[in-house]
Amino acid sequence: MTFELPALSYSHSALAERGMSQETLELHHDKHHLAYVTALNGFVEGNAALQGKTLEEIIALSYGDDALAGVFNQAGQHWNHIHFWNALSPNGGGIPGTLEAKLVESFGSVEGFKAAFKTAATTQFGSGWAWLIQKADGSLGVTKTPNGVNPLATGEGTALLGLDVWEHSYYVDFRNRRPDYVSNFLDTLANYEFAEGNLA
Ligand code: MN3
Repeated sequence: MTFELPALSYSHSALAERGMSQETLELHHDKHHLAYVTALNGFVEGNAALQGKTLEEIIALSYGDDALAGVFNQAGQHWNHIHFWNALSPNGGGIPGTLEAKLVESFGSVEGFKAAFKTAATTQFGSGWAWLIQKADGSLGVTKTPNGVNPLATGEGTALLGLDVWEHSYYVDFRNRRPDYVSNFLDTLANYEFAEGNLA
């Protein structure tokens, strides 16, 4: 199986007015994400045990295996970025009713959710991700993961909404101001319909 870079469902300039520039999407999607896909395909080509496996299967079998750490990094980042492009929207920021009720139930309020997510995203030291997840008991939670790790790999829960906090995701538009990038995501870029659609 050869993995491919999925096309964005919006134009590279579609998010510019909402704080994610065409330059960022050209670099982040066309260069960074493509590099993960290319590297992953290289690993698969050189390792018969990975051939014919789905992306999720490769993530599961490589996570926590030191000998497959390179494979995991590329596979995790491919999965994370597929998720991330769907987590952004040119019409983002609005929270549909079913998700809003779940957020209030788990965090006390939408603001409580945003505060928890922002804390996770800004305290992830170095590269990584912040996630809104649904746990096994159905409740929602917020977590953060380093590098290419995700809640699918750790088994913490189902990823509803993930935010890339690697510097390449915000340095063009926000320079070193990660907190502003996170707030902008939560308020104007996040595709909460996608998050709601990921609920069990
Ligand atoms: Mn990235």
